[in-house]
Amino acid sequence: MKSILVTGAAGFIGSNFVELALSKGHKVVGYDALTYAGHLETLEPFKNNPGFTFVKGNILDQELFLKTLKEHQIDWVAHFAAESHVDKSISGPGAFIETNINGTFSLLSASRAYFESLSGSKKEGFRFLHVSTDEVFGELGPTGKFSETTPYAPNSPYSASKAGSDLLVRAWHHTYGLPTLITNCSNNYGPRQFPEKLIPHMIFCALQGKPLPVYGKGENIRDWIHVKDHSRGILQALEGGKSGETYCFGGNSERKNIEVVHALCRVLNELRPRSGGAKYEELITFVTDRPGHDFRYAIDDSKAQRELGYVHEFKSFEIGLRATVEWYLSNLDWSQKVTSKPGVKVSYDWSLVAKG
Ligand code: NAD
Ligand code: TDX
Repeated sequence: MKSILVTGAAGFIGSNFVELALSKGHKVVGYDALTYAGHLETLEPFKNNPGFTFVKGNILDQELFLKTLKEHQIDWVAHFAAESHVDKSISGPGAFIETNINGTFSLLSASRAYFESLSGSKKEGFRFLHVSTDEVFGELGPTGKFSETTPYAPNSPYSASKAGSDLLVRAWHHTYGLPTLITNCSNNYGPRQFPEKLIPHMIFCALQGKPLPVYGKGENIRDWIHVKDHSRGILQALEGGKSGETYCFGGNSERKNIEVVHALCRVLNELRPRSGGAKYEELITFVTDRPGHDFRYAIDDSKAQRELGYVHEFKSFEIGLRATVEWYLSNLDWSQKVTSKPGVKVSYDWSLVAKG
């Protein structure tokens, strides 16, 4: 049993990782500033779990972070907190530089001070795991895959800020000997994803009977991984990963965006048929493309399979997608609560969603 400090615990992947870590008997301290993307409602399932503690804090607050490390005698830091939405980084890059780069610098500084205060097996076992993305590698053409040895070539303000934070983590290992791990993962989907991202956004546009906005021609390709598979990979990296190493995780499920939207429509036609026999596909609308839109991402995660024993438990994207749609349909109140707060850009008409 370890004491794990999870930054960004009230967000999508962080909360799914918290769920997994608690289920394995670890103690978890969730640390989150509760920005527009982080919500206490997301932590509701764990709030009465004796192994879980929540600290409301900003990753830029080095003092509070160091105090939290000491108070809870932390063994492992799993760093998820970030500004994570590419479209938002295009319209307002400043917050991405501040949180993703300066915030990670602040955590590294506090973690180094804490690490240096430790001794013996506690010091040997300490790990700082930084959760990153495949977007740091840039974009692929029609063939090939990213791996741990692919050179960095980030294209968006988001991916550049993530690349900057990855490089800081690398330097803190090389220069100060901080025992770090970096994981680069492809597009996640699953329960509790904030409805600004493609899959939940399309679900709520569809349920309102509004256009499904596909950027460009919908030809861009993403490699989709279920968030529970990603969470398992992160835990395996903490348990068995080698200090200073990077591990890539992918879903082995490349799909064009238009294919994802069609798959969603098929599930919704079955689970929540529209009135009068209309089909959700009729709502698909091609809109102006995202500036600098990366064409294709795909991950070769054979290193994680070989060195960590990583396996995908979701055998197909379609199985995971159906389970995800079912989760959103059964948890409409969660989506309503998290999108109804000040500062949230996406807005849905919940009376239309409820009517279906
Ligand atoms: P998210 O936007 O759902 O959650 C981010 C969380 O971080 C929120 O709870 C937010 O409140 C918190 N946060 C933001 N700024 C903070 C700050 N300054 N201090 C403390 N907390 C702060 O993001 P997500 O999709 O769960 O992504 C988590 C991590 O995984 C990110 O680092 C992201 O870059 C990475 N990642 C995401 C994906 C994906 O497909 N979503 C894929 C690969 C990697
Ligand atoms: O309304 C939309 N229409 C559309 O066509 C939205 C929101 C997205 N898209 C397209 C853009 C992308 O090609 O769908 C694809 C997926 O978009 P997002 O869900 O915004 O994800 P992406 O930009 O690929 O980035 C995600 O994966 C990598 C996460 O948000 C990042 O945090 C992660 O690092």
